[in-house]
Amino acid sequence: MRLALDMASKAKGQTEINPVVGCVVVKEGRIVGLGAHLKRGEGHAEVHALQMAGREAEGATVYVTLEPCSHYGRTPPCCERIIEAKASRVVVACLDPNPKVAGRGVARLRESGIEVGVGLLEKESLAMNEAFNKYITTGLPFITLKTAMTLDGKIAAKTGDSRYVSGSEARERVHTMRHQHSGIMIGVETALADNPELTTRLSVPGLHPVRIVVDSQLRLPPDSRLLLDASAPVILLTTEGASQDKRAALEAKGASVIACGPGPRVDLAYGMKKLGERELGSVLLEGGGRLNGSMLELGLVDKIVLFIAPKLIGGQSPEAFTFGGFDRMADAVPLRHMTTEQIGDDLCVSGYPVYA
Ligand code: AOF
Ligand code: ZN
Repeated sequence: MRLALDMASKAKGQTEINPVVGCVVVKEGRIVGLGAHLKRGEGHAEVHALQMAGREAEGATVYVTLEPCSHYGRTPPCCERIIEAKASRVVVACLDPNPKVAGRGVARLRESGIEVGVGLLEKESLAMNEAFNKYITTGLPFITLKTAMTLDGKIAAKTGDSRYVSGSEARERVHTMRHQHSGIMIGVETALADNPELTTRLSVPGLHPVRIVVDSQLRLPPDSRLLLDASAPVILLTTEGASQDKRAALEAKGASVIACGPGPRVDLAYGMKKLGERELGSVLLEGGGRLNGSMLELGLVDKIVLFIAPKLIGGQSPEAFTFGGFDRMADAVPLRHMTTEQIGDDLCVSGYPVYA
C-alpha cells in the first residue's frame, strides 16, 4: 500500500478534478502488477496494474489507495475489471467520497465473493486527495493559502520590496505547489505591485495553473505579463459595476471575466463557486494580505502553508493577513493538524483553519 501511495502521490497535479490513485497487485509474495491513474479520461490505477499482472491476477491481492469505482465515468467501473480478473482479495486505503461510488465499489466486490479490507493507511490516502475529497462532495475548489513571511510576519519591506522573502529551496517548493494546483489566485494589488506571471518555473518542467485575479474594478492593465504570457488561461473575478470598456479590453487579451455580485467588493464565496463550475478543484491563494484576510474572514481557506524566513524586517510593511481582526484571543481562528518542516533556511508551517 505504501508503494501504491508513493506512485499516486507523484501524479499529484496532473489528474485535474480526478483523485490520484495507486495500485499494486501481489501474488504469493511477488509483485505482479503496478499502476497509477495519470490523467483524467485515461485508465484508472487498477486497470493499468491488472493489465500488467495479466493472468497472474487470478487469486491475487489487489492493494489500491482508493475504493475501486463502481460507476461509468469517462472510463468503465474498476470493480468489474477486478471481478473479471478473478482477484481473490482487495485491500483499500479509503472509501471513494464521490457520491456515485461511496461504498458501492466495496459492496459490489464483496457481493461477488471477493474478500475486501478497508482502512490500511487510510489517513495518508485521505490527505493525499484532500482537494478531490472537498471538490467531489461540494463542487467547490480546495483553497490552499500560501505565503512567505519574515519572522515578524511581514511579506515585504516598507518600500514594497519583496524579492525575496524566502530562500531558493522554499521557492522551488512553491513552484511544486503551483504544479499541484489547478488554479492560482492573487488580488489585483499584488498583480499591480509585482506584475507576476504566476507560472510554474521549476528546475524541471511543470504544469501551469489557471491564473485568477480578484479585481473588483478591473484595474489590471491589459499589457500585464499575465496577459502577455499564454501558458495558462486567465480568469478575472470582478463585480457587476466594473467598466464594460475595461472588460472588453481585457477580454480582447484573452482573459475570461466573471462578475461576482453587485460590488463594491467581489463576492468571493460566489467566485469560488464559479471556479468550481469551471472544474478547478484546487486553488493556491498567493496573497496579498488583504485577499488573504478576506478569504480567511469568510471561512473560505481550507489549508494554510506559511514559509517563515529567519529574518526581521520591521517598519510599516505589508502583513500576510490584513483584516479587521477579532477582539478576543478566544475568537481567533485556530489551526488543526499543524506540521512543521525545515526547507533550506526557512521553516514551513502548515495547518487547517477551523471556523466557528
Ligand atoms: C478508481 N481508480 O484510479 C481513479 C478513480 O471519469 P472517470 O471514469 O475517470 O471517473 C472518475 C471518478 O472515478 C472519480 O471522480 C473518482 O470517483 C474515481 N476515481 N477510481 O477506482 C482510479 N482515479
Ligand atoms: Zn476506477
